Amino acid sequence: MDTPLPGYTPWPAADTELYRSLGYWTGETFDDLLRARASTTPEAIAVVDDQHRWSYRELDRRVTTLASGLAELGIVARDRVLVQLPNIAEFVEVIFGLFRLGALPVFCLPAHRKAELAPIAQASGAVAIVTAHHHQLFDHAALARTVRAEATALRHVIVVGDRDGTAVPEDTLGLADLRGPAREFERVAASDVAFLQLSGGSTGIPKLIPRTHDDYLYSVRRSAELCALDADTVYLAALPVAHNFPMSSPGILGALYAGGTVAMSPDPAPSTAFAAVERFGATITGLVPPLARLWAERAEAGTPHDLSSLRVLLVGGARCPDELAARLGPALGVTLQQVFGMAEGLVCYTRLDDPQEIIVASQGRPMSDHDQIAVVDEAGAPVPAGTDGLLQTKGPYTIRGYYNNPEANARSFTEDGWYRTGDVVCLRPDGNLVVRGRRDDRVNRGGEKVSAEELEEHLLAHPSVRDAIIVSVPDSHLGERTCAFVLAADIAKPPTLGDVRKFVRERGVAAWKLPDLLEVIDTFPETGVGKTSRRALRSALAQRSAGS
Ligand code: OOB
Repeated sequence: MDTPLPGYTPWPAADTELYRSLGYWTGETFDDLLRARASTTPEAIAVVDDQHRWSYRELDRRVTTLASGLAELGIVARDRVLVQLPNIAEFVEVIFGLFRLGALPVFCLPAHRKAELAPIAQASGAVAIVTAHHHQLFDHAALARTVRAEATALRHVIVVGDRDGTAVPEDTLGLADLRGPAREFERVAASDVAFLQLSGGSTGIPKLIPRTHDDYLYSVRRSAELCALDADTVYLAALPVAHNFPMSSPGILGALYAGGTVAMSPDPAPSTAFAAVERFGATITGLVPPLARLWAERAEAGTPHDLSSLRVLLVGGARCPDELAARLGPALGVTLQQVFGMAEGLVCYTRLDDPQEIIVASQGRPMSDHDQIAVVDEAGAPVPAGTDGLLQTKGPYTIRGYYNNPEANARSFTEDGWYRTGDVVCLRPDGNLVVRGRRDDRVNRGGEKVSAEELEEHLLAHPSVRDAIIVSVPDSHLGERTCAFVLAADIAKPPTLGDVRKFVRERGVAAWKLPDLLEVIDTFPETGVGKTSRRALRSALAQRSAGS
């Protein structure tokens, strides 16, 4: 199709020209990629998990069958489809099935519940949802049916059946049953949006991130190069695979790009993932810092599992303390690569051959020569070299706008197209960045982001809560945790942490967003500058909790 997807902000024509002429945007689509691998190395193993071991030929065959089945349901190019799947081989089958059809996966996390999925379904206009039947004792098929009842356009609930063969619920469709007459699919343009990713922490209308084949494949290709992937790579997906980090930094897509293998670990805890490393011969994986610490502790204590296949460990999603970074290589017998990235685009890596000091004490540098970064003050003016400031960026794989969300775009992008990351960083003279924290009210709970505003809205609905402010408090395990400062509606009957957690959970909110701590106080502190903005209150409370 020649016209861009409505609601998508393309790069300006001059940039498009530049990125094409540089060979960054190649015109290849994700479907082209799979077809190419299936034709050049059909026997190589593309995906493995506890139950499946699919060659590129087998994956390609399944993708055609699935795409035909989806087409049979009336799903067409550019339709949006929510994908909420755990780390199983079918994840790869489903997203490439959608790519073949030209339909857009919308990447949801298994931890999402109704409070997240219903607004995502509505904002994306999704026509279908693909989900697991049960996962970790939770009935995802039931959740998907509740979401369908609320989302105007959502017609189909497609369920990956349980591994014990239990029948899928009546008014849903089993993934394995989807097939249709073989057909030719019209090739989509590489400049088209390939999928929608989610931004961490949003209120109201979710911030959906449109990524094109051209821009995302460039980031995958460059990541694969910088992480030295090749056909012998076995990438272990330990973090939830729908997240941008295990998806593309270099992630499962990097492994497929390199003609290697994607190995799925059902969860990232050492007890499960070490067995998966051994069984699949994983060579590389990615972890958030708290998990990396658990892996190091377990390995140092001695593990019966053979981890010797593992050569590279990427750590990112939240700040990796220098002390931990120094420990990971020796503990796990790997080269550490720090990665500082965001679903909106920019990804920075330390390089495999960097001196140890850079690997340990920085979050790396942008992966593209054409990533532009600026470190600015509140007014947008550059800060003096070597001082902390706010990071802004633009470049060949950083979006120019969220999907269909002018209000968020006005806040998050400058008029000339720079993305305001919200991260406070220091740019070192050697070009590497050190991440100091964030300016806004997002708590980074070991890589899982919590919007203070979003959680406050849930707390305010509690009958015993008159007002609530969420701040982050330092935590030795997660980096940060959420603390709710609350004014009680009736001081004689203050709410407890248990009450509010239960209340928020019952509103259908993902478990990682429940407050970790609760402090009932009489009044919010004076901010001293005559300002009563929530931001000022948050920083006053954060200072208070840091001092206590
Ligand atoms: C990754 O993506 P998102 O979209 O979930 O979160 C992005 C935010 C960044 O703006 C920053 O605040 C934080 O997560 N972050 C880090 C970090 N990596 C991400 N903060 C400190 N140090 C790091 N190394 O989290 C993501 C996407 C692609 C690759 C890696 C992470």
